[in-house]
Amino acid sequence: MARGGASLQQKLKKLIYKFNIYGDFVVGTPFGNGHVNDTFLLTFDQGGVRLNYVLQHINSEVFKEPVKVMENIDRVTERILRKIYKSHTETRKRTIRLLRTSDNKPYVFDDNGNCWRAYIYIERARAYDVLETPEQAFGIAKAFGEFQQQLIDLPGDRLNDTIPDFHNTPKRIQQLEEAIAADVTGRVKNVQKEIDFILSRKDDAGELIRLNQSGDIPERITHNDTKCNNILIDDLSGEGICVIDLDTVMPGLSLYDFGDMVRACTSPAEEDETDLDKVYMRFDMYEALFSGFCESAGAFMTAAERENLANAGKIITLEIGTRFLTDYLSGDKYFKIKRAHHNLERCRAQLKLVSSIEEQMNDMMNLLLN
Ligand code: GN1
Ligand code: MG
Repeated sequence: MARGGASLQQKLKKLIYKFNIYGDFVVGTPFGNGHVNDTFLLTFDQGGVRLNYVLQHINSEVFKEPVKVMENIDRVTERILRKIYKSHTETRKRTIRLLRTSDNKPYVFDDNGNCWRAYIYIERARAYDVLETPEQAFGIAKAFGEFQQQLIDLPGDRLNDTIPDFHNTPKRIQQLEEAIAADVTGRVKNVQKEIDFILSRKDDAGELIRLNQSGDIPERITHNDTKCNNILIDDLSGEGICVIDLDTVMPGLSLYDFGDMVRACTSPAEEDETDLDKVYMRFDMYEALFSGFCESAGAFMTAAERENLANAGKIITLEIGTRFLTDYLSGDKYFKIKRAHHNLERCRAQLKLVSSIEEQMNDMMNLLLN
């Protein structure tokens, strides 16, 4: 029996057949490295051919209104699909294709009120947790820039805010301060160094929000979770061919996406590396992200956005470090953990990366002059 046992297999089978799907269910296995949702890869036999689908449970503690999440994803993926079709070129470029139910909904609720969605698995491509080459970084930044470009003229109403204030860094710091004051786990005494590090950068943390409020930086449709493993890289060409994990696609700042790429793509170590000597920003990877993003997003980026590319990396890395620490102090309720101090380890790695970014800020700013 596959991982998870007979009852899990029955549950997955029952759920997936609520979507319009042909063929015989073979097996489902846990899939991917997400910190929030539960993801499964499901194999079907369709006339002797094996086909794979992804089935995902949307975490409703994190996404309080999953139907609104699905409305956004439905609109965004339809739009991207049209743009891919319109380009009239032979391409491996893809978008997530949601499966639909018999009443044409892209999601189902199970007996416990949990929301599930399913989509076609993209073959011959994979997601990387750590990047190896500047070419990969270039491709990822170019693809996330294209994603913003594809959605720049999305018709209709403003997208739903699936998590309000998701990248409001000052609010994230305020939540940390609340967690420190509550100290429900008694852990505050052990993390004073990390707290001081974050609070001493409180003013810098508000820069992107200030630029938006003053009208210098516009709201756009952004992905908001641009980790390198949220892009599928084509096995053959090495090109970024499909942006995935669209739960947080909503109105945001272009720089949130660039900033999170700097956080997730420039270090040679994993997000939770405990040997902090291994965590630092590789400048050649930053340069590649910068060039890749300018290649696509350069078409619409304003001067103020461009000038803040370097700053965004620092702010978003600080923000995610802050969120990991807040969750650690609050009893690890938000991010899935694999060991006792996992969120603290993740926090420390982010803060080390912030220091490394700060040390290289002048070089990053110099790139803007060319
Ligand atoms: C979460 O689910 P996942 O792993 O793609 C989080 C992101 C963080 C990221 C850190 C909805 O993303 O904001 O940057 O972990 N997603 C949500 O790895 O909070
Ligand atoms: Mg995610």
